[in-house]
Amino acid sequence: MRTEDFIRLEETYGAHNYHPLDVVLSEGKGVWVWDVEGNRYLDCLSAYSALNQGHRHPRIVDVMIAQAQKLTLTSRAFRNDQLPLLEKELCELSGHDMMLPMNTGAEAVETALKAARLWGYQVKGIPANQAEIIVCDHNFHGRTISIITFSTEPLYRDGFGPFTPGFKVIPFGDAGALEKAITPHTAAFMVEPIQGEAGVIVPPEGYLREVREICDRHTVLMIADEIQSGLGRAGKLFACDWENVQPDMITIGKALSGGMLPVSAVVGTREVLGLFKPGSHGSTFGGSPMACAVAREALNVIVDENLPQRAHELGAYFVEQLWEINSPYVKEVRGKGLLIGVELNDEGGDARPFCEALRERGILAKETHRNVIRFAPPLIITQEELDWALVHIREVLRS
Ligand code: IF1
Repeated sequence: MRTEDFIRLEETYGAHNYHPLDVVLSEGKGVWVWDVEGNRYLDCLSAYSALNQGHRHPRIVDVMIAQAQKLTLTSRAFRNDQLPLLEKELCELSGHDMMLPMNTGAEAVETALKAARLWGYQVKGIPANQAEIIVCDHNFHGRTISIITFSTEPLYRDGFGPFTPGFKVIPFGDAGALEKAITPHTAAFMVEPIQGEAGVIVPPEGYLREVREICDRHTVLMIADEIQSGLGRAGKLFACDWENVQPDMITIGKALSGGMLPVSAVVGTREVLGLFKPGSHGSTFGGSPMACAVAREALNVIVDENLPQRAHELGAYFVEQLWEINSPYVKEVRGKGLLIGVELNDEGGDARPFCEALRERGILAKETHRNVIRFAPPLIITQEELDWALVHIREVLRS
């Protein structure tokens, strides 16, 4: 079967909730992927940061195969010998007290929201069913009905109501707006330390620290959604580390499995995560021995290969080189670590044709927010590979 055959099948039998680039991938290794025609591409999306360790990292693959031949699933009705170790290791790594395992990022976010409400009623003393949670405009936290309730992107919301009450939206990057929005019924503020979907938006320096202080002053929980920005992507293990901020809860996903299977988690304080009682929350697959063994090795790889520091150094180099292209179509290059957005100006127009042109030259990147090209290669990328990419990016951004 050829590219067109796969596309025809997908268009016929698959729901059309995506508009992918017309490349059909069948193999991946490290930073490279191959399509069914045998063409090679540099993966500059990394499945939205789920592949920080690269495709099929050999250490993670080995652990996954070994675990698959031993025990894959117990459900949480029984204990397994991997979950406790992941819990301990992730808590030590993140400096938190407790962990709760789920599968997708959206589930981790839902879990954090539920925990925040529990805390609001049981600890803060908010009257029943009155808890408010504050979030930012242009957020992206997932696709469940409660989460899209507070999305400000009509495409993600339209036609899916009725929605979930109890959320308030304020501008991103504006600590004063947070302070104004807080009421005695506010349980939590949830924020992406760097907004991904919004077009790789880095908040003003000091924002996260101010948020932390405001939350403390008003007894409001701070939830950082690090599903995309965490695990090394932004040049630190967590993007909040740039401001030495410890949130009350962090949601983690994507690269927690190195791209092998959906594994997510909430880490947080005992005061909050300690409120769940047996039966009050759960998941069939969350915390499975398979997921936990893979996640443990995925974390080991991030630490052993110094991926946060690599992302920091290579990201700084990449951003500098992108600025130097001096393209007539580029308004701004921004980001942290290897989470980089190139915003086009009016002359540049839509990012999609640039992504198509990059694809022609063997680079897979994805537009976000119409006019931003997102570059987020696996963190194991070498400087030579980046330089190779820059040759092509230079030509595409100048032509
Ligand atoms: C899609 C965007 C990225 C996330 C943050 C939670 C989740 C995500 C900060 C939910 C997921 C995705 C999902 C993917 C596209 C994508 C995305 F452009 F839409 F915003 F990465 F930039 N919090 N991000 O970024 O995690 O439930 O998907 O595991 O098509 O929805 P999930």
